[in-house]
Amino acid sequence: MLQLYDYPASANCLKARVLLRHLEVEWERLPVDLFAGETGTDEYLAVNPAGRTPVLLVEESEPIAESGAILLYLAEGTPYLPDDRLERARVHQWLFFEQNLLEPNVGTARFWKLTGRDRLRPEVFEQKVEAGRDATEVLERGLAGRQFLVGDRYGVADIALYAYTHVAGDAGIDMAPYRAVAEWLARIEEQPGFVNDLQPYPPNAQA
Ligand SMILES: N[C@@H](CCC(=O)N[C@@H](CS)C(=O)NCC(=O)O)C(=O)O
Repeated sequence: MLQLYDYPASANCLKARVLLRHLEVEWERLPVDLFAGETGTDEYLAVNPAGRTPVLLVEESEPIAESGAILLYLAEGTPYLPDDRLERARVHQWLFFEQNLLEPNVGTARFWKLTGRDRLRPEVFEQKVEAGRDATEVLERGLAGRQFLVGDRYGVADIALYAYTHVAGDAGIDMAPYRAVAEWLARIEEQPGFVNDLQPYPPNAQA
């Protein structure tokens, strides 16, 4: 059975949970407390040398780390990943963009803001909010005239970009100007079987 090392407040983990539920496969949740040192043990670092969640265990406990890699593995041969080479390249384009520009800025700014870390490095925090706003604008432009990010069909690119975009307001980004983004987020939430179970950060995550 598939197993997922999972932190409930992680939107990176949410991506994997969303797709696992769409696929209606059996999977087991292996909870990890990021703030109790559980990702720094020798045992966990053997599973993911980067010491992060999510990690999916497949085929007799082979680990796959990185949310984008997990989505691509799970979606292979399903309607959530196109076969066409060009469309697949566009899926990769959005997954790389998410990891390069959106998650490190929106995700980190939100985490800092919700856990009091914004006060520790206010200038860096503001830079991340600004860069997060820029990334959201890219997404708004990318969605112009489109229902979904690739091929006008819901898939892993949408799941990956949904994760931190739908909570970008928590970081202090005003989402009101981004109408295409708002409509796209609503469209994703209407997909059959879509479940958003992102949890708040627990008290031990506070700075
Ligand atoms: N690029 C990775 C990022 C994973 C990541 O940063 N996970 C966070 C939770 S959202 C984590 O495990 N943080 C623990 C740490 O940095 O020590 C992915 O997309 O899976």
